[in-house]
Amino acid sequence: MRIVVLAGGIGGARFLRGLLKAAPDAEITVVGNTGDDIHLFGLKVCPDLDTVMYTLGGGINEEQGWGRADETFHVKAELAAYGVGPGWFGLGDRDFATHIVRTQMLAAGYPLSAVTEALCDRWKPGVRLLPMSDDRVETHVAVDVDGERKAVHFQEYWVRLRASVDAHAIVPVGAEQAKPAPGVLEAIAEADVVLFPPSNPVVSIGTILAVPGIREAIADAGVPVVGLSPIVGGAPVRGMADKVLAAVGVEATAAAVAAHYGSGLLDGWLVDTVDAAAAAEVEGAGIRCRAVPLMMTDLDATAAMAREALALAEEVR
Ligand code: GDP
Ligand code: FO1
Ligand code: CA
Repeated sequence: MRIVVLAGGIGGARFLRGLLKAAPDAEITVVGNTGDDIHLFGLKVCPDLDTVMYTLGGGINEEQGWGRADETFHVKAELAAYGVGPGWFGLGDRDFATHIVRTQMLAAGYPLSAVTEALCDRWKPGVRLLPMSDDRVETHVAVDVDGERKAVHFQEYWVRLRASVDAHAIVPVGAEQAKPAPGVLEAIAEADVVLFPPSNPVVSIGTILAVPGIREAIADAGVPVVGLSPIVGGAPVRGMADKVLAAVGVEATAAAVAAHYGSGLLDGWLVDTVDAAAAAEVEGAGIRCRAVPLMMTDLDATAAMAREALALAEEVR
């Protein structure tokens, strides 16, 4: 079976671990969000691609969910000693090596998709990891600072400001001009099922869908598209999905996120058992809905979620 998964960082990566256990023989292509990417110290950092790669490759900091295990921060401290920032973004020494290799290869002319493949040669994530695009896309967030509206990079909004101020708009800068990376449209066209893991619907999956051609390819593939809600009990399990959903005028509920994707895109939607009452509303919107446990507390629970998603896909096929 060929499965395509649109993934952000932690939510996507953890779900993929469960999917690999639930469907060990499947050929899984992951289309990763690159809207979170940021250039720091002359290096290109791709947080969501790296989170997927490290998580599936066994190099992730498990407690944190991002960055490397057994990390040290000597380079960061040395940069700070030179007065070189930003100090608010924690790049570790082991992680730095990834960004150096990536930046060096990009400077030599390799596209991000080829660079990602080369990095995965080391990590062997067990999936084919494709960036959504080889073109630069950067998510910016409109916020008010001292009474003035300005746009900040998504990482500045999330990591420096800790999403403590209201987001007024989310703009995936460059997305309109971006082309899907080589292999993305082909993988979607050849897929047997497309899954939306419990990733952020706005700044992860929403950004991937903003690359012209990807949404259309999914809708045209004629295969089941099934998603899992990242919103449980009216709040994100972690992160700032409630803030960025508010910015696009969507309520932070499992049903509202399903409606936001829409029945034109989504065939099936899993909500957590605490949101069982929302199932009728989702079904009323023309999307098949089941309430099952959706907390990725361990690998078995996550694999069970993946099995439920694949079962729902068969039901709507
Ligand atoms: P990010 O790029 O690191 O923010 O990760 P993603 O975009 O892939 O996923 C973030 C989303 O995952 C957040 O909105 C969380 O609510 C959701 N999430 C994290 N852990 C869980 C979980 O155990 N269950 C569910 N249903 N959602 C989760
Ligand atoms: N998240 C933080 O909250 N603080 C950090 O200092 C930080 C550094 C960082 C470095 C590399 C990387 O791949 C991810 C990092 N993240 C950090 C996580 C990152 O902001 C998130 O994964 C997202 O992009 C949120 O969706
Ligand atoms: Ca992310």
